[in-house]
Amino acid sequence: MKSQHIDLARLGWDEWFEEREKCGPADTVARVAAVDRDLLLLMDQTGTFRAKLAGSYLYRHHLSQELPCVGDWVGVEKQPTDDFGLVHTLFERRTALRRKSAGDSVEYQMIAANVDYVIVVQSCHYDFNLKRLERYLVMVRDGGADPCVLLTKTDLVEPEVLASQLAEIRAAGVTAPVLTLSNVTREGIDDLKRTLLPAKTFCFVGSSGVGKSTIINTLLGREMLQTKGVSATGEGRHTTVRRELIVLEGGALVIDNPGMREFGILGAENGIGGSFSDIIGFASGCRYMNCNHTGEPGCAVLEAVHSGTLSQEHYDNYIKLREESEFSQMSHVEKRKKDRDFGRYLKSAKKDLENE
Ligand SMILES: Nc1nc2c(ncn2[C@@H]2O[C@H](COP(=O)(O)OP(=O)(O)OP(=O)(O)O)[C@@H](O)[C@H]2O)c(=O)[nH]1
Ligand SMILES: [Mg+2]
Ligand SMILES: [Zn+2]
Repeated sequence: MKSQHIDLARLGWDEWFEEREKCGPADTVARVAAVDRDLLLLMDQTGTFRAKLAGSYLYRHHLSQELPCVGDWVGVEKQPTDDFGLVHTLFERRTALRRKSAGDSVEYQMIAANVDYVIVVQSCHYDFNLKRLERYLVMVRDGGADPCVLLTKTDLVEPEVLASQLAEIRAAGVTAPVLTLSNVTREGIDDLKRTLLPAKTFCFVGSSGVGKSTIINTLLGREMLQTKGVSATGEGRHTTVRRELIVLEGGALVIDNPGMREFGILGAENGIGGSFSDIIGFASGCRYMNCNHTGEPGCAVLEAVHSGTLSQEHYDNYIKLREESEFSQMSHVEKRKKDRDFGRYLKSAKKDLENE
């Protein structure tokens, strides 16, 4: 490893990336900590700084998966006097957590890159769902990362309920490690801490309200991330709206995520599913930042529908897509896996015939 890269190791840089690194002469290596449209927050051995994508890069790359996402390694040009670094290159990804964009396009929605472990979080209170868990696990393996299952809010269920959920997971043949914890009693927090190895990247995914941000705050020992109460039904409301790479005191790198359903909306916001940009425009006028546009007071989107500025049909499509988006992309991954399995079956069946 080049001497100037040794300090990057604590951010996850290693020989694998070193061998594939392709920086220009004026560039240095940095990791993407957050993305906000065309603005990037980068991390390197000197700390965090802001950067923009070079125009030449944008000119040559159009698919959303070709743009840097949280966890990516990039080559960036930064003079000490510059306010912004300029990103010229995106390095090859070792793993990718991604979803197929709606329709038959070749585009992917990137969730995170170069993640070592994806922690699939479900609450054992109302949220537990084995089929959904399996869909997450397929998505994780498809992107090359290792999965880990985490059941939260164990303080809210009887021990028998938790035991039967664990048995259900095992009976389904899930081989990934399974952890349980309560952010209230703190039971299980130490087990999770032991899992979070330094210089490895962990991405938390799962429905809204299961406690992802609360866990990371607990690990940080302070309220860095915004969290929110859930309704009496246990149904989540989306609180986290952006993905962010955070370095824990113990040296592990963690990425918080918005609840899965939010991805469809984020996609639209980023111009990936750009056909709803008008709705996103109205949404900025809603009273509540986390407005779902389904009946909240002061909702500017519904107001636009009622006044006729926004067509009811277009609004209905938006709501429908948003509801579907949670798992439609994952089921696409499952379908591909099924196709692969079927291909293998055909091959072996053919061999059997030849041998007869
Ligand atoms: N009883 C109980 N409540 C919890 C636990 N963990 C989190 N909560 C509560 O659940 C609510 C939602 O937690 P968040 O951390 O915001 O959930 P999230 O997964 O980050 O949600 P999004 O950001 O919307 O995806 C908050 O009110 C938390 O205080 C737990 O172990 N037990
Ligand atoms: Mg959150
Ligand atoms: Zn609204």
